[in-house]
Amino acid sequence: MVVLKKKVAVLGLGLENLALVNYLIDQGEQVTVCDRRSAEQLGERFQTLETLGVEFRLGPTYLEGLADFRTVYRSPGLPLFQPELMQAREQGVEITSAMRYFVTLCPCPIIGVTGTKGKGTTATLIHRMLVPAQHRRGAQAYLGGNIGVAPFSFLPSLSPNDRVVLELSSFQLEDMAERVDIAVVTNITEDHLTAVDPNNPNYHHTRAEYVQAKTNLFRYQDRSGVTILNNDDPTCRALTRLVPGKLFLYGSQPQTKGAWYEPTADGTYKIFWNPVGIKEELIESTRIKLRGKHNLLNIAAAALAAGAAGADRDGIRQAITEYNGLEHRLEYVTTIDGVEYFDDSFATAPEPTIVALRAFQEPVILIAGGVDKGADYRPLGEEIIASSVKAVILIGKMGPVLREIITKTGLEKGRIPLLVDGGADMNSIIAQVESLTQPGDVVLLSPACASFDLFRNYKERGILFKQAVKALSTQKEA
Ligand code: UMA
Repeated sequence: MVVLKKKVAVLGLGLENLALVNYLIDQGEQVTVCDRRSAEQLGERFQTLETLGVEFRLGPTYLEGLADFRTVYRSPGLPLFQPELMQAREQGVEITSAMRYFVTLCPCPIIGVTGTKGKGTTATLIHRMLVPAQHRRGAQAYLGGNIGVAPFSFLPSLSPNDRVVLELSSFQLEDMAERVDIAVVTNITEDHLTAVDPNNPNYHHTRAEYVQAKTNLFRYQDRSGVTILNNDDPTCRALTRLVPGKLFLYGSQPQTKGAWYEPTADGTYKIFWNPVGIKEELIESTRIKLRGKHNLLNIAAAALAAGAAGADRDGIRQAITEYNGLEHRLEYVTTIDGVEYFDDSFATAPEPTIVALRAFQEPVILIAGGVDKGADYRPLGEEIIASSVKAVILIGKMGPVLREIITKTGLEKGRIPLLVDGGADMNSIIAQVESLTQPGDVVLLSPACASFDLFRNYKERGILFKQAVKALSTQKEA
């Protein structure tokens, strides 16, 4: 006789699973929370859930006995290849996640956004573009996922006319087999190929696995689905043949069906689109606050997705003109004595730093370095030599490696920017900056590396940078 197991387990009590647990309790499920952290470390979360009858398996043995459960919901940071998880699957336990479960339960269309870089900005833009049209319909637009909002926190409020925009990481997609209505992939380079984040042991063994995770966003669509891919990105371009639904492309060249930007005679750009077959100007870059051509692409992608989800042209244009960007993503901080400061601390790999450098014609003082995430830094060296970088302030473990790469490439090309050791904290970094700036310069924190050698995470690195810059500004005003 088959005995149907009643209990479910939630692996990892982070933001996402905490909201899920509350939902499961409301559904009358018997929930066990398994987490490597202790009751003390989980703090208030532990106390609140314990009073609600949730059971706990905590500490080093938290993954033992998973066969007791019917279903386990895994946190994105917990590796799928964890032996206990693989064994549980072999024993017939359903392994899923809060995100997968949400996608099956969501009563309204979902717009899913992924990509190595630009997914947060694009998802946020789509959400902002949708809000006015949704309000006119008496409905709502919600934004959640990797951006930091657990979708189960708003599931109970959702109705069929609403729209949900989800920013999805490769860890949230790696086992996804559920369908989202509109899928956007901003680009696929590489990330998360080694476990560098002490709080997140998950990673992808190969680049192919990473790409596979991203494709899960659209491969389960049917013909009614919409997929929007970046035609400038070689990996995205190669994936177009896997798209089962309607395909829109965007890039720096005119597209048969999609959106693109074109340069104008005065050095600015115009974004065009033709989702219904007729070429139309969407907006000109003078009305856009975001910096860089990569952001023109993010805007093109967002407009196509929001348009497909029911946003109107005015709402789309208004969102584009008002949007200032996400914190730590090429975020303008301030201008001091004619020097502009930008915080791009979210650039934890070489590609986003390369993209950031392309946003400036001004002489740039770049702050770069930290912990390597398994990437190839030679293209960054080439970009630094080819771009308007006048000095690089080198920080962290990768400082000496970057110095060597930049020097080697510079010697070949006959130009080496000034290379300066930034020291071990933000104050010494800013002191170096101060000694180098001249009016008209740009100071760009875009480290191309993870932060864990000198800072807790990229957020702390960005916040300390902005604090130090603001302190400098106050000091100059005094
Ligand atoms: N845990 C274990 N064992 C493990 C791993 C984790 O027990 O092997 C426990 C931890 O002790 C912790 C809990 O699981 O108590 C999970 O915490 P978490 O911070 O990893 O997860 P959430 O709070 O649910 O956050 C997750 C995403 N985290 C990761 O993907 C690692 C958040 O993305 C996301 O904002 C949130 O869901 C809402 O969807 C963060 C992130 O770093 C910002 N993402 C990476 C990125 O953007 O590069 C992928």
